[in-house]
Amino acid sequence: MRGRAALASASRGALAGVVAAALALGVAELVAGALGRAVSPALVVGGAAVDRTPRFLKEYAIRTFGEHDKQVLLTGVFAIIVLIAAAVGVLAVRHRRTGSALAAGLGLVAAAAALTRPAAHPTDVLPSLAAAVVAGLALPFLLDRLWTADAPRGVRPDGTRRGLLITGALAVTAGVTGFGGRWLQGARTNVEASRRALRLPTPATKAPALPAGAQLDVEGISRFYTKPADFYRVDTALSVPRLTTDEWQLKLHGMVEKEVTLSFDDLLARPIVEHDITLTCVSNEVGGPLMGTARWLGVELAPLLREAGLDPKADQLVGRSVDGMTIGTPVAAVMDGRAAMLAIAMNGEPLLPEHGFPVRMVVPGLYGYVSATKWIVDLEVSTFAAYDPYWVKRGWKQQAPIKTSSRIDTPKAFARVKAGRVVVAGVAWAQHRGIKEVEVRVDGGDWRKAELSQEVNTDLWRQWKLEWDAPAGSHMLQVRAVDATGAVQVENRTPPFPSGSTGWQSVLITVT
Ligand SMILES: Nc1nc2c(c(=O)[nH]1)N[C@H]1C(S)=C(S)[C@@H](COP(=O)(O)O)O[C@H]1N2
Ligand SMILES: [Mo]
Repeated sequence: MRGRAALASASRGALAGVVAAALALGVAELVAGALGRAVSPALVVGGAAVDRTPRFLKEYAIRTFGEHDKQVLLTGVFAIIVLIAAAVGVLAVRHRRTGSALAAGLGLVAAAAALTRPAAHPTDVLPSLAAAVVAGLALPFLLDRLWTADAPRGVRPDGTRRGLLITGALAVTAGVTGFGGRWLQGARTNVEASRRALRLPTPATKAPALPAGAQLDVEGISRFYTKPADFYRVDTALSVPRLTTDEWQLKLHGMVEKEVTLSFDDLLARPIVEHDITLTCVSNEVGGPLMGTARWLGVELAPLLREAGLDPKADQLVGRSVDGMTIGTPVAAVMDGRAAMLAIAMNGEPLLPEHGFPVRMVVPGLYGYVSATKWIVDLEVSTFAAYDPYWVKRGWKQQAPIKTSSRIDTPKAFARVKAGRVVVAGVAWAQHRGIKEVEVRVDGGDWRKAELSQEVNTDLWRQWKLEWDAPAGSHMLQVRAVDATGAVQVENRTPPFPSGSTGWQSVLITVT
């Protein structure tokens, strides 16, 4: 009997804890909605966790969950909140005051996390503070109404039913405030409407039409231009930063003669250019998917910097996004004539929110973490000695040109194909140097030259294919590229940290 009573009171405590937490988080979303900022407790705590995640775990997450890494992390944060809330609820059955203080204390921890976010605003603590107050009050309130087992004097025998009704009502309130707050955040900053309203300007300098020979006609090979919706996404933003073209401003400052602030209209008033560029992530493993090609529309960076009057001693350009992410790019690369730009569109449509709407940077030849700042709002001309951006603080190389590499798109690893004519094909890239040759070998035999697609420009990947008369059995295909400087893709396998993976991709297939 005692055991059952204990279990019943524990489960009521857990229920009260979880509902109090849900209500606290719901009210916090509403406050975040009123502020128009994505600073709910789960997001700021999750964001702080991302910044402190050890490298092996972050790499494991990208490898295992890919683009879903953020949902996985947020789900984890919510699962932990539910567990802690239930435990605090159980504790509060016997120790109301302590439970209540703990619940409020968790909200205070979130408020502290909000302040440590790089682009924090003092008011960002408000959602978490509201959560602290609601959790601290709701927990004892609910326990008093759910509590009947050792009913304190004065609680009516029908307390359980009434208590459950009240609990249910608060749970519904939690849902309504939570979703309402989310909706309000979206309505306050209507990125979709801003995107729809954006009429893309006609470029003064158009990119040449893609030559027919740039895209090989092979089933299973990457499309030359990656569809925006298929374009890989890598960033630290747990919720996609929301910024409309009206709100957007870029401040160019630091080691320049005169500071410049650009509105979106100022940006559109500059000569608009179009460039085809292949973007690559430093975290891409050999044979991995973290790269894509687009036709970018925007404004060139070099003239902008020249007009502002670059200090000749400056060697690093630090881009800052609206959520406080920092990315450092060599001034030399931006100024050497390559198509370094502030982009507003990819493949004929305004940037998707997750790819940096309304404005991002793109610099050919450099990995994204040292060049491709999304949601960029600030450009500081600086030096490498003076400032380490986000990833450099975490041990990644300060400067990281893209390594010569190649990938087999078809056949896929462990594919089963019919004996006879098999087309092996894929892509190779060495942005800003160019690809000279791609070679393929089977089962460690002689390297054979693959047929290359027509080169469009050196900032782009190139496709390749090789016809192979496949005999039955198990076979290993390997690929390697040679860049225009004559350097052969490095054979030695190394992981992405600290400046990009190396090694030849091997694909095992079965021919039947
Ligand atoms: N604001 C911001 N910009 C960012 C990042 C980020 O985390 N935050 N990640 C960079 C990295 S590592 C890469 S590879 C590219 C990826 O751009 P994409 O997601 O549009 O493909 O964005 C870069 N720009
Ligand atoms: Mo990246």
